[in-house]
Amino acid sequence: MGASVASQIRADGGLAVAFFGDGAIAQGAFHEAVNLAAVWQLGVVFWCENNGYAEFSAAATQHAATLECRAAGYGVDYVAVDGNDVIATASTMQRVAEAVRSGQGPVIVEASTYRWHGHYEGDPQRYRSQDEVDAWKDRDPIARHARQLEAAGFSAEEVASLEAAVAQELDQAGEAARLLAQPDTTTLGNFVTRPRPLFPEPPLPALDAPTFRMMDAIHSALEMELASDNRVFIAGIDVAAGGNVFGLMRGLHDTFGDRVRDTPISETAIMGLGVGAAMAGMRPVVELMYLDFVGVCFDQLLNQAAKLPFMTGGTAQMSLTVRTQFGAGRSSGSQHSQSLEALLAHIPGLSVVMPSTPADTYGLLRAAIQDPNPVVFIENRLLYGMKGPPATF
Ligand SMILES: Cc1ncc(C[n+]2csc(CCOP(=O)(O)OP(=O)(O)O)c2C)c(N)n1
Ligand SMILES: [Mg+2]
Repeated sequence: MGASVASQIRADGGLAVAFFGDGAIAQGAFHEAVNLAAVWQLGVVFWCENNGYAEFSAAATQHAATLECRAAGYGVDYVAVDGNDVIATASTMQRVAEAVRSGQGPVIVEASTYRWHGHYEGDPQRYRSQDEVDAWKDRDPIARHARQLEAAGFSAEEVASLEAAVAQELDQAGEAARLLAQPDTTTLGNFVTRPRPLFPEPPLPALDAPTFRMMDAIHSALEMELASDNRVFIAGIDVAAGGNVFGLMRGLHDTFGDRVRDTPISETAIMGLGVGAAMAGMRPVVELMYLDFVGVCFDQLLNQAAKLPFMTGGTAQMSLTVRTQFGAGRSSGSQHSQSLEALLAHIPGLSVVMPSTPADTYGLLRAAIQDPNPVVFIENRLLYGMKGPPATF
């Protein structure tokens, strides 16, 4: 979904496709992503491979409403296809991709299929009968496609030699993988963090330099990065028209338009769009209104932003900045006053920054946005009015 945000901002006509199983439909992240895609009319296809089971549980026991009903609930178009029919599946994707590319907004596709194997190697599969598995084997998409090819005029020999060539390619790839040495333990830290650009320490400002407030430092740093790099954009709750709940971003939406965007109250989608857009090469600056709300989107930080560069062997870009604030007092309750930075600082792959002066805030926020790593930038709201000399960075 985040990749389609990147495409929408770049206006490059790109299409994003999210593949997921029937089990994922019960996840909050699915609902937040579909809702945001509908609100922003993103160019994304949500492609559900419904194979009837989520691990051991039959789909029929997991969902009170069909995916079609759920799509209607979000105002999103829904298309069903026989996922065991190769030609129907390909032509559905072609048709849907054209429609989405033409700007009609997101579509949910449900491809019905089956998995013959268990959920994992050695799964005893007590949750279904052999008769059921055998019945589905008659609908094997490869055998069906072979019949379709023969009906279209290909000879049985041509189809058999195609199947043999594919089988050989797969066997060779499997064998090549088996022959590879175990990874060296010294590579364990590779791609956990990327080298970051070094900025020379700026000279100390003159004693009589004019002072500015911490909140002005944040505004100026965001403004400078938005102006100097069109990969930078801002998303969060009430950051655009409202200019952020503390007024830190007033005027940025007027200057930068769609690159400063209001989201629904949907922190998993906010972090998720940041992760996806960063993977697509953007430099998102997403706002978590209060650090306390990290609980509702922790997976996106812990398992996605922090892990994907490592998990993809350095392929996934992750120049993501998460801005948030903390502090106690001023009538804030205990769900709006916590210092949770230590939780985040224990996660390999995340960088956590807490500036304490206006000059540090300006320099570190600009450096965070330019950093190729995911950075959580935590401001102390009790210091927003603090005055100090400017930085020269
Ligand atoms: C957040 C989370 N909860 C639970 C699991 C364990 N788990 C892995 S796959 C899976 C089933 C997912 O269902 P589906 O997407 O339909 O995949 P299928 O079983 O068909 O392969 C579960 C429960 C997980 N990986 N992540
Ligand atoms: Mg499934």
